[in-house]
Amino acid sequence: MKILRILSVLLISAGAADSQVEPPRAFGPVPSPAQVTWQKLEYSAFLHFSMNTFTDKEWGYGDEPESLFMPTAFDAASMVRTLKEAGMKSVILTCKHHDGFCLWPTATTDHSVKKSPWRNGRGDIVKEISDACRDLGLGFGVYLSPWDRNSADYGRPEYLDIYRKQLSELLTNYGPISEVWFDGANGGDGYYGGARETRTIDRKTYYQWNETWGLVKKLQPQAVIFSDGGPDVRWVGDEEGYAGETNWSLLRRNEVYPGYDKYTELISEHADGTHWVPAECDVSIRPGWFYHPNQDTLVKSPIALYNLYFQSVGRNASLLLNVPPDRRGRIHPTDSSALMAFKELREETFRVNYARRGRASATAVRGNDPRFAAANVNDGNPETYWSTDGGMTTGSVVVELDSQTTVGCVLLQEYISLGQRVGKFSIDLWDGSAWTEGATGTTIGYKRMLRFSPRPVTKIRLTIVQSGACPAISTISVF
Ligand code: FUL
Repeated sequence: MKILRILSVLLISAGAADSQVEPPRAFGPVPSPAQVTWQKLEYSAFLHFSMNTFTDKEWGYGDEPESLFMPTAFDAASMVRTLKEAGMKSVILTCKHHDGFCLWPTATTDHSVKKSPWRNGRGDIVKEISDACRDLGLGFGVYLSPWDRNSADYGRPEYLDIYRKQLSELLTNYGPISEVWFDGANGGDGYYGGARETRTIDRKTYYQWNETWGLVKKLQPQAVIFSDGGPDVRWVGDEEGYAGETNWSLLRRNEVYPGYDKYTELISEHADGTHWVPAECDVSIRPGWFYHPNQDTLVKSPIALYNLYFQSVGRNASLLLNVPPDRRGRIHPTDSSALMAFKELREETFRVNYARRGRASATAVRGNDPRFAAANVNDGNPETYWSTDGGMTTGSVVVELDSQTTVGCVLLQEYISLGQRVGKFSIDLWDGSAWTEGATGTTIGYKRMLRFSPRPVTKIRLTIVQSGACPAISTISVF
């Protein structure tokens, strides 16, 4: 009895000692729950489909007759099914592009599907796509071009009311919205209700963005807002689909606005950013954003898409791949074949994570507490992480594989709820007798994937060379 009592006192005091080790404190800006949810989507579809699909243009002038909008076999469910099979997690639709044509029967203008012959003017593309997304479990996001080359009021304060009414319709009548996409291409020449002139606006002040973003937060609080400068998700600063090898999810947000002219900064972002604003890489599977028959032979190859995946998702960003529906209102077969072959390449690469069966050890563990042990990096649980004592900003984790295995890719993740911390790291590989360098890098963030020439190894070592605070690494996977 006495021994049992002593044992239980020991156990209780051991527990008390454990609980004295506090988890690391957050470092710098941290993501909101909506941003964490968004980050996990990783790979989504952009659908550029509108008047331009039928006029063979990229930017319509705004004077296109509604009668031209006539998809011959529009099928939202089949398109969304294809995108889901391709592994995409949400869909963003160009509800209105710069030419002002609205894909839903808005009350704000006649320049919409309701004046088109499609479904005798009773159709609603936004409804059909959003319903299909909901039925198939994909997120649905809206693109509403701020620039409107059709509207007579564009450039005047009155247009802001129209724009916000359109946004309200989209955010009220189509169920939950995952993302609202604000384009930075703004102002220039256009039809403008027949004026046919050039209208320039002050990109910084004209739209009064804070008020518009407030409307989004009021009507769809869970939606993330995308623009050149966030506030929730930022443009990556190029339309080729790649993020910088150094990519901070941090932004001096108050300096950046849609149409920001120093946009190349966005590729890597501000290491000293004041807000958490992760990057989204938008890129088209074809040269143009809209469907053009003469680009049927120019669809990106599966291997090109695979490389882009490593340059976007593999560099702490998301991939928003544009797959423009054709004139039928379907995904072109060449595009869907490329999507499926790209998916197979990913599946082949990521089929077996050899680290899962490995044993992890670290140079140091925070408070010697199992809650922060090295074993957290390969337990398959993104909510647990390895960490060190406060102030200890370097250190290594070694994952010993259960047998010698040929590997060529390492995937790393930081526990981003505590902020983005790591600024420099290296990966070394043990070939049985010596360490050789596999890869080196700067930022990790939500996800970092590194490829190197495949070789047989028994151990993989991650060394944190520089970090703003003690590291919090949730994942080391090996493929
Ligand atoms: C740009 C637009 O001008 C293009 O047409 C396209 O929509 C792209 C995603 O954004 O700013």
